[in-house]
Amino acid sequence: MSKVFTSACPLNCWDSCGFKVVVEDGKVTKVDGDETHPITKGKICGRGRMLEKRTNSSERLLYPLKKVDGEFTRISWEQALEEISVKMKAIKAEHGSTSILHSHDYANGGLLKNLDKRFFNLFGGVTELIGSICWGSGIEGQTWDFGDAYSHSPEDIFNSKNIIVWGRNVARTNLHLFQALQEAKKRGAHLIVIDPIFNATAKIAHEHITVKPGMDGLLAAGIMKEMLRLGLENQEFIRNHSVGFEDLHALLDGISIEEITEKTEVPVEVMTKLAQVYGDRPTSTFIGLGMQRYENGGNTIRLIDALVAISGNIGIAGGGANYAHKQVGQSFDVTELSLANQKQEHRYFTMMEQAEKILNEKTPEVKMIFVTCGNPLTQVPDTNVVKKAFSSVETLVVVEQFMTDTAELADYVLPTTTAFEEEDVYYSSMYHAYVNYGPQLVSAPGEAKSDLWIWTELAKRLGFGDEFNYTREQFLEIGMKSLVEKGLSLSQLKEIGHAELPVDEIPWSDYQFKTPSGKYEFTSKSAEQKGLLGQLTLALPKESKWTNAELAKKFPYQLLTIHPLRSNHSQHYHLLSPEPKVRVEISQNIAEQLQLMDDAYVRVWNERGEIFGYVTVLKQGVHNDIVKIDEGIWSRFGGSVNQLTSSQVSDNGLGSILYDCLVNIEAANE
Ligand SMILES: Nc1nc2c(c(=O)[nH]1)N[C@H]1C(S)=C(S)[C@@H](COP(=O)(O)OP(=O)(O)OC[C@H]3O[C@@H](n4cnc5c(=O)[nH]c(N)nc54)[C@H](O)[C@@H]3O)O[C@H]1N2
Ligand SMILES: Nc1nc2c(c(=O)[nH]1)N[C@H]1C(S)=C(S)[C@@H](COP(=O)(O)OP(=O)(O)OC[C@H]3O[C@@H](n4cnc5c(=O)[nH]c(N)nc54)[C@H](O)[C@@H]3O)O[C@H]1N2
Ligand code: SF4
Ligand SMILES: [Mo]
Repeated sequence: MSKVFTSACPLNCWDSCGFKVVVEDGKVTKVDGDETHPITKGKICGRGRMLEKRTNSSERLLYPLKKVDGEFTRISWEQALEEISVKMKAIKAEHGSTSILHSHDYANGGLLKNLDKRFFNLFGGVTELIGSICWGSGIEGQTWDFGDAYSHSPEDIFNSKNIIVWGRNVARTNLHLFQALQEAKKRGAHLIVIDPIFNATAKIAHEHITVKPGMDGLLAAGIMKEMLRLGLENQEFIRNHSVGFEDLHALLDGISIEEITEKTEVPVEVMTKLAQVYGDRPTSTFIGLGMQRYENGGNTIRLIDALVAISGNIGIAGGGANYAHKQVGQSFDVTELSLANQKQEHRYFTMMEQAEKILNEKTPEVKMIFVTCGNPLTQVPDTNVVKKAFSSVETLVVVEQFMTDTAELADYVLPTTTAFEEEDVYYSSMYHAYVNYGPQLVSAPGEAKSDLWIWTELAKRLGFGDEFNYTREQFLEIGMKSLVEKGLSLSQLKEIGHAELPVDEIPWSDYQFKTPSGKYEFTSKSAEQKGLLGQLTLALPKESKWTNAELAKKFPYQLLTIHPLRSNHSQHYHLLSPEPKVRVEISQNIAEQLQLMDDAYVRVWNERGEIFGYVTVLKQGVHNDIVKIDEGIWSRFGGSVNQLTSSQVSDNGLGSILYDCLVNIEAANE
């Protein structure tokens, strides 16, 4: 007997789709879109569909494993939980609780995934990760400018006369924005894509503008110069709703448009045209995560914000500097779930620098690492150091669904459930404001258990008492408490499957910004309060011919390790057939210089590492000197690309500089 259930995509993605899941004889047999979902409207991507294969895969981890003499052996849950909790107690007594590190990312968008924090806070406080490999510098940049990072509701795009997609690979990463772009075009909007790569979004745009990677801040500065020259700026916004415009003006006066053209490799006429487009309101900007993954990334986003601001596109229908939708996450009571006030000790490592810190911090030394919802061996930069660090500690515990590169290194691997095997509510602070309900639909295979079950069992052994003694339902209610006051209860959500959260459709329309001055801040007081420079600058990326000529001579090409089409980070590669290979996509000028043709086997390297793969020559419209390799690929298929990337943090927000990466290429023998 088959039955169809309403459910939700758990993957870390812009779209947070509603699902219809078919269950037959206790097994998920199909994952499809929920047509009744107001934003995602029945359309889902291959990664969502493939969750059926992920759930039923014969490679699922089924039993707790312990490494003995270099080999994994099956152990009971009782033994695993007992040994791990005894170790935790002993480590805490001898070295303090912060000698345990919790390493994670955000592989699952479930509300209850926040309970990991509660567990470690009740334990006494461990070493936690701060910052974000993903979008840290952009979030901080927008927080300095606006006071927070908010987006317009997805439907508002239909009020835009012009739409600029800036460094977001929409067709690949944000399916429903892609559909909205197509619809907006039909309704007459003008679409411009600014991206060094001629991606599938650029293909549907009226104009594609390529830019030298990492130089978008300068490009925004050039557009603002042209805007001021032509008198297209919005004086009213600048005068009444902003502070620090004089600093911005002085900055723009300090650089010539010719110098901007030279560095951005964008002609002056294009900047003039863009100034006119921004002046022809309303113009919406959809900022991606691409150009903030550079040393100058936070400043880049701030210069783009400044352009949106001076052109008067803030707080109006059809405008906006749409980057993140933090109001979504802020609708939940994550602090109530995580009990941060319960920790007695604390220590922080940045997500980026976790590996160096594991190797070098001595007070106290890291004795034990817990990995949940993350695969640092493929996803954290500078893989060679990450591998050394995660291999160096006494005890590595990895809670996983599959034997990933990280799990391979573990002393204990604890098998966990996939989304359809546990109940949760799902949301994403990236694009739209709907929360989706995901019921438990099937039972977990073998002895796989949910993260929550694992925390609860460890909490019992560690004596956390009542603070961790809640049912799943009760925890969900704690996390949704303030929503009940706003008229949305868990039982209502269960009934309808999805619900819109109470957020502003057009943020900042009252021009009350959450900055210290209450105005839009071209010069940031929050930055100054942190002892940082509040003024905008014309900072350049770290690895470029302008900033490190010697390095650029040795490594003349720019490596972009962007998000893969068919996998969510590392989560789908092992399910693909034929088996994936490392694809090294190169600009035409590189192919000509090095005489490389499609499918040539090459080595790509820099001072941090090397990777081997097969060439695809990018045909059209791609900026010169670009090498593109999708992120996420496992070592068994030739990865990880992060062998090449740097673990340095960006200029603000403890973000990453993943794409600020020069490499060289040569033909290799297979
Ligand atoms: N298929 C798929 N979709 C995903 C994910 C996935 O793994 N796979 N992951 C999800 C997650 S967690 C995230 S964070 C989002 C990320 O979504 P996106 O913001 O789309 O992320 P990126 O893959 O980094 O691609 C960004 C774009 O930036 C461009 N870019 C790189 N450097 C520069 C630059 O200097 N200037 C400009 N203008 N453009 C630049 C790249 O060419 C690329 O087209 O995607 C989500 N969606
Ligand atoms: N070079 C390069 N590196 C990147 C990026 C890039 O663009 N280029 N993108 C960065 C970005 S934007 C992000 S968001 C990160 C993503 O980094 P990660 O979140 O680490 O990557 P994923 O592959 O999505 O997931 C990691 C693991 O979590 C496991 N998992 C899934 N659900 C659960 C669960 O419910 N419980 C537990 N315990 N485990 C679960 C999966 O099996 C998977 O192995 O990668 C970053 N790394
Ligand atoms: S991965 Fe993103 S686009 Fe694909 S089904 Fe999930 S939420 Fe939707
Ligand atoms: Mo991300």
